[in-house]
Amino acid sequence: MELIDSIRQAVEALEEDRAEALVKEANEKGLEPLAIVQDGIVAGISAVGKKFEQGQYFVLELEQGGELAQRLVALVEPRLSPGETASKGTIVMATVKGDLHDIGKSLVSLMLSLAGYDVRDMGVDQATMSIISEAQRAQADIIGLSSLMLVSMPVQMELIRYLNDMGIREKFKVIVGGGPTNQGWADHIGADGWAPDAVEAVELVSKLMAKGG
Ligand code: B1M
Repeated sequence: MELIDSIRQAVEALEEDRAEALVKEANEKGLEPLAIVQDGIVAGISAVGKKFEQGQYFVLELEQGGELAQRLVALVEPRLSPGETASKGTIVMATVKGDLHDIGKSLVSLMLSLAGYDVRDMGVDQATMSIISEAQRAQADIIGLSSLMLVSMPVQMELIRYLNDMGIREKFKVIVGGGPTNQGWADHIGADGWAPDAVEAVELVSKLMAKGG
């Protein structure tokens, strides 16, 4: 676990070469890949966010941290074991309009793919109607919306309102997540579920699919 903590510290300190070397070492030593991601990389980037909040880091460092985290996750990705090959359901995932935060949403998409779902990850800054059109086109079971900022959260609510207005709300389950969201918010906007992280997102999707998609 010392190695994983060193990864967290190297990411927090934005020591790119050291962080990469440590992740490679953790891979070589066969450490649990999910622990490397969650307790090392994700914990490190969360600490970068804290430093930004406290005025110790600026946007440049935020960007550097984001890019570093993505590179590090990519190093671990091949070791996360793939789930069943037959698709258990289709999920359209996106970070909502106005929000450029990609890492958490991509991690959720990755974990869902590994769990055997067909995930259509639309990327970031996606307009509400584009997401709905993609869900219709893909005949998705679930729409997953990520939002990392207070100012972009209302777009999650907007999408559910659009589905209601279009008379197609019952066609899709909608799940939401991202830093400032919580179960209360999900209930408030009429979402079908909320998850705090990628692992619980997989559990949530599995429960919703068991209920009938
Ligand atoms: Co920005 N940023 N950022 N940022 N950034 C935050 C989110 C912030 C909390 C930092 C802070 O102040 N402490 C703050 C938001 C404040 C708020 O509104 N509450 C913030 C800000 C203010 C900004 C800018 C406005 C800064 C500026 O320019 N002045 C700007 C906005 C740009 C925009 O979006 N329009 C901005 C920009 C950026 C970068 C582009 C530089 C970069 C992103 C790079 C990238 O994604 N490619 C960045 C980063 C890296 C962060 C922090 C440091 C890290 C985010 C992250 O990747 N975390 C972040 C601070 C923090 O989160 N502590 C911060 C790791 C990731 C694995 O976790 O994304 O939470 P997370 O995802 C988790 C869960 O939330 C959950 O599972 C994931 C995996 O476990 N989850 C879901 C996420 N989506 C889900 C969906 C689900 C279920 C679960 O179902 C559908």
